[in-house]
Amino acid sequence: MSVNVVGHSSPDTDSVAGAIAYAHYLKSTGTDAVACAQSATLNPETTLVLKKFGLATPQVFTDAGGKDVALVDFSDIAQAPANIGKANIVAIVDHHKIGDITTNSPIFFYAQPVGCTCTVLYEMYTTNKVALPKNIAGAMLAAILSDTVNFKSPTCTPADKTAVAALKGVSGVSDTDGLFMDMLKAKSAVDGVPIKDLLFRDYKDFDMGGKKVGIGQLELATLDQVAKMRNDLYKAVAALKADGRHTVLFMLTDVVKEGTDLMVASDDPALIEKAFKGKLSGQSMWIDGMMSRKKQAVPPLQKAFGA
Ligand SMILES: [Mn+2]
Repeated sequence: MSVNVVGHSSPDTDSVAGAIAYAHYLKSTGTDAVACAQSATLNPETTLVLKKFGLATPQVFTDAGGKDVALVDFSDIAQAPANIGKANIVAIVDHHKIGDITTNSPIFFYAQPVGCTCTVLYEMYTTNKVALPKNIAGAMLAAILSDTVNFKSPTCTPADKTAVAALKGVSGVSDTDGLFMDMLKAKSAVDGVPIKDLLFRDYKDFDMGGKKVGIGQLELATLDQVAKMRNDLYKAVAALKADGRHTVLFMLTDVVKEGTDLMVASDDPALIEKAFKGKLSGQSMWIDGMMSRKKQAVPPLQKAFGA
């Protein structure tokens, strides 16, 4: 039985490139593996990256029951395929806080506090002298640029920059700024996209002190892109909150201005204001410098929720 290598739900470029890179690594080191994703529909940025580097879309994988599974880019049950509790998890490679997935046997578990899972995988390839194909190197490079917002995110570390410098050579990509702008344009295209797809483009549910909290993020070249659809976006956020959640936050991140307009639907808006030391004006508040859900949205919220 081959190992199904899969990233988190609502897959992003790191989850997909990471699954491809780790599946190839496993195969190269003697373990049969197949790259998977939890959705047949990938976001526009990831679609562009796969096309640019000539990589196949990973196999759709939504039920882990009874399967051999390796996880990349997450270790939270809330972000896993169905029946993860009945799966045989053989490995986890990640760069997030350790989640709530547990195993019955010892496994390969490797996490580093760096900006991207593909940075961790790059280090594994290098340390173990596993040959890295040109096209996979390109996708890993794209994933690091995406997760670190072209090195601007506070999650970015020297290890991410080192990996990009090396992956440029392997992939033959010389203009990483150009690649990042192409990805940003694909990612931030909103015209004609259904509101619900925008909300779920990069969305995760979390358990915070027993409360279900959803956080979506939409990275934009400018907030003007969503000016005309703010009311519809908020309606979708409020409807998602009404569906069994204490809070839903939607981060409208202006990548160029380096800040986030945070849309809030919550049973306790004052708690959210306190968490981010902000003041809601209507349904949202501007938080200067906020670029990262993982590093700048989740930790203050966990603290506020006492999680
Ligand atoms: Mn990641």
